Amino acid sequence: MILIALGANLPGADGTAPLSTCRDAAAALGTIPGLMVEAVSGWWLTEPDPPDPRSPWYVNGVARCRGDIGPEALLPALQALEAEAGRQRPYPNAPRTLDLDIIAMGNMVRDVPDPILPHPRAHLRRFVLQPLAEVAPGWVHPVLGHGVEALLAALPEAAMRRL
Ligand code: PH2
Ligand code: MG
Ligand code: MG
Repeated sequence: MILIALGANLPGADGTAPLSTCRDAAAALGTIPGLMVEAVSGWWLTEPDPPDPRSPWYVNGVARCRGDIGPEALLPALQALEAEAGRQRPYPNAPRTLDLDIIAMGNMVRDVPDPILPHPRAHLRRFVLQPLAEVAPGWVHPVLGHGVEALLAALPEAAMRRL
């Protein structure tokens, strides 16, 4: 199972709304050679975490995929989709037109960047785990050994609503 988190909180250059960008990106994942999209979560409107008054709220979701592709090939394919969506990187965690993060690839543990697997902050982020639980209920974090539901229960509340 390959889990990919999607996020956007800026309109595209042509004015495309973040929700449309995320929907398009979820569909475009299926065009990556060796990757098949099995399920896409609902879309959530989420407060920036950590809170950042400069940053609009995000649209977030998670895609559950499978396939025969390694992390060294998947990461650049995702970065190409981000670039197509007009992604710029003026400073860390800057608002973005599209963010595609590999959360996990099966039970693979990879300490060297990039990508580090599982995603080093996924278990701390409600905006990742909430949609992840929709498409992969019972998913167990490969390093922590806790299920997604237990990880969610351990997190503080966060402002978010399903669109
Ligand atoms: N992404 C970040 C930092 N903070 N907050 C929310 N709500 N959603 C995100 O996708 C997000 C974030 C860095 O990638
Ligand atoms: Mg991210
Ligand atoms: Mg990213």
